[in-house]
Amino acid sequence: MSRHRRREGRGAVQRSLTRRALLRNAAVGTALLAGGRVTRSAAAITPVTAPESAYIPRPNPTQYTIGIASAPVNPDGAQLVNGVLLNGTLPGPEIRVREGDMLRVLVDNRLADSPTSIHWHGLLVPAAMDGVPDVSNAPIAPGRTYVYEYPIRQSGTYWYHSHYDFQEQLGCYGAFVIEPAHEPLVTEHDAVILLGDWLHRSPEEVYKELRGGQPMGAGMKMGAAPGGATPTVSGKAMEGMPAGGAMTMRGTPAAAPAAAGKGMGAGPPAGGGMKMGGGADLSDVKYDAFLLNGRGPENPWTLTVRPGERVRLRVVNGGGSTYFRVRCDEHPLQITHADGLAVEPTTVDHFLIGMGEVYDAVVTMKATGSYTLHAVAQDGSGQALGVLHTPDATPRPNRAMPSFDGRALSYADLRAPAPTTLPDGPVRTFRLPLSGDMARYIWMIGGQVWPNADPLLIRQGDRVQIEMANESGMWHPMHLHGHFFRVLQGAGEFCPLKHSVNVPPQETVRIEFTADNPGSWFFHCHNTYHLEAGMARKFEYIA
Ligand SMILES: [Cu+2]
Repeated sequence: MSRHRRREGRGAVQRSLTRRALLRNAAVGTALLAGGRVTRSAAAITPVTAPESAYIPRPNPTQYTIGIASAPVNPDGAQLVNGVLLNGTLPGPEIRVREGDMLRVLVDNRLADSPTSIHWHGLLVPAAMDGVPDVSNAPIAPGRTYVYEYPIRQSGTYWYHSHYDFQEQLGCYGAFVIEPAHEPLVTEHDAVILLGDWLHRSPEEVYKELRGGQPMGAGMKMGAAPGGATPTVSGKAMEGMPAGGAMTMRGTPAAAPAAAGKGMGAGPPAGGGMKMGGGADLSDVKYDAFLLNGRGPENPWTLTVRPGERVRLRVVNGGGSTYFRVRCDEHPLQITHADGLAVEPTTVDHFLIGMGEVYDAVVTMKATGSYTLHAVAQDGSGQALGVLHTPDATPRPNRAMPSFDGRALSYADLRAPAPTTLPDGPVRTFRLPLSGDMARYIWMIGGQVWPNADPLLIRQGDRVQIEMANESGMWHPMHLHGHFFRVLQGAGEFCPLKHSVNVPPQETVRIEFTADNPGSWFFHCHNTYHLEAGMARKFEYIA
């Protein structure tokens, strides 16, 4: 794959986004939180957590108040569906702040009968602000407000979403943009492109079908299930052992394409040896619509742009379980940022984006006319659309499926603008195969099923290396909370920093990060259904 790199716009981006800067800022963040107490015990596996978030009012923070409530919504114009919305909109309000701000968000749970919790995806927040129930925070009970407050010590495109049950799939997500102290990338237009997938039926129902009519067993949810519910042999599948007392061995026709019937440690699922389109299983879920900024393709989002003007598209995949291929008719895409952080600009014709991933892509309007931005579901089952058009042209969405010839973005094209090599530290290596048991619809990391999984223990200052061998037939967008990691894909000291990385079927991906943000941090597949079916682990800092 050829690489088109340009040298423009490096200075300030490079300066503000180096690993060193992140680390320096991390120290500031930690200092700001030092009001609480960290208790420490001699026991080797005592978790070190960030102090509890004692609420201390501070003057003039940037403040948002966000109410979460159930409401009927009809984004694709086909059917009213009950969503879980932020301030009544789909997507939720865009949070836009400046690097260096102190941000305060009051999240008000107005759901009648469900807790909630908000996660700030890609943000280097203190652990007590990370919003993962039972990992970093207690969930917010109905009728209660939680005050998230933290310093903004990075810049770029991010997003936020509920981390509770299937609320994200029901529309509980929004964009989060951080303007840097000094912006080297000046464009005439700046637009968030938030992608999503949409169901007319409840995701709980979909999940139940995936499990073959077997709802999430109480034994799995409650932890400490009887009868060998916790597989402890890392890297081994469970050899057909039921995962919990409540679970039974049942064939699952709904999951047929990759059905292996047995634990998958012994080999790939049927067809899993092939990549991309061969036998790979690109989707578990049949969606009713794909959304771009909360709109279906019948009534697409539009933007007016003059010829010659540049548009910075901040593309976020907020889908529950859809990979998208993104391209713009007749316009190349100049990728400037990956997961919020600057990369050496590289120009492609299209790119694949996994759930939780983010790319900033600059489009230069070439001439008068109407040009369609396509986000096509990887399995080809549909697309979300946006339209860029000049003032004299009527926006005319092109609903034909685009071809994906030309140059695709590859991780090998991503190069950080400055070295990202980690400081020296004790190396701690985790080999975590990604596997699934399609017959029972259970997904595993390192052979273990969340929440019946051992914490991955690390110490502050460790160089944590993770090798993920995907033994399954599906793609897994793996997301780490609270840290950026280097994706080790051949760029040497310029390996890019990301917070979410795709692991294609039957491939192995290696990442590494410095343990510099104490607490408990979720590490999981960002496919909502895989996560619900156990595909998560927790990194825990120990003394
Ligand atoms: Cu997955």
